[in-house]
Amino acid sequence: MKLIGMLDSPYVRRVAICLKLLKFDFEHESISVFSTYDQFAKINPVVKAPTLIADNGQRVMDSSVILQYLATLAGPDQRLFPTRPDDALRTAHLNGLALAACEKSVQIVYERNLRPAEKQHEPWVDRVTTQLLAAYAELERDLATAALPKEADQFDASHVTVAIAWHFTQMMLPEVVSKAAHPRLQAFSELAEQLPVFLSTPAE
Ligand SMILES: N[C@@H](CCC(=O)N[C@@H](CS)C(=O)NCC(=O)O)C(=O)O
Repeated sequence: MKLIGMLDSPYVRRVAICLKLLKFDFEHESISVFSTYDQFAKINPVVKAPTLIADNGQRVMDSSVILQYLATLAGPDQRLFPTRPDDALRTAHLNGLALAACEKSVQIVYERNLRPAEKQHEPWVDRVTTQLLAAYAELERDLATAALPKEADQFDASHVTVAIAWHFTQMMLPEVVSKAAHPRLQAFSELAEQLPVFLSTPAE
């Protein structure tokens, strides 16, 4: 298998870490949807990162779709998505919130970095910022109800996604989402980023 995309994308990093947690062999081609658009377009004309090239050459897009495929490929012992209904619900809840946080962070970054200053629309940024803060506030509340795991072998897809989302937002928008207001997310992120599987898959 081959994973296409740069690890500064939280979606690409999410898939790379899950591939490692599932112990799949894969190649990683670190190319950008922006600075190497044409090169990316030759691999996937839709130019979305991550793109996974399966062993038979089929292309798969969207991190959640890719993870669903990988979980199926891993078989009954897959650990990305718990199957006990209560566990599955919490995983779905955390994944949804963390993905919304990624999406809203990326939207602010694109607005700030891709649009000329005179074309930036502050009401849109305000709306997205409110959504971003709501997602992190709910995640912080959720983490107060039950602690997340400390060991990589207990991580499912949602734990990976929460850690990556927070790290990405802190890397790109530290002035927007305060560490001090989210102590549980900050502590979980610090723990996760010290795990070998995260250290070997750096965002920067
Ligand atoms: N929902 C998608 C989002 C992926 C996404 O937006 N990736 C960005 C890179 S962070 C991208 O491909 N941007 C280029 C574009 O959308 O044109 C996923 O989970 O994979």
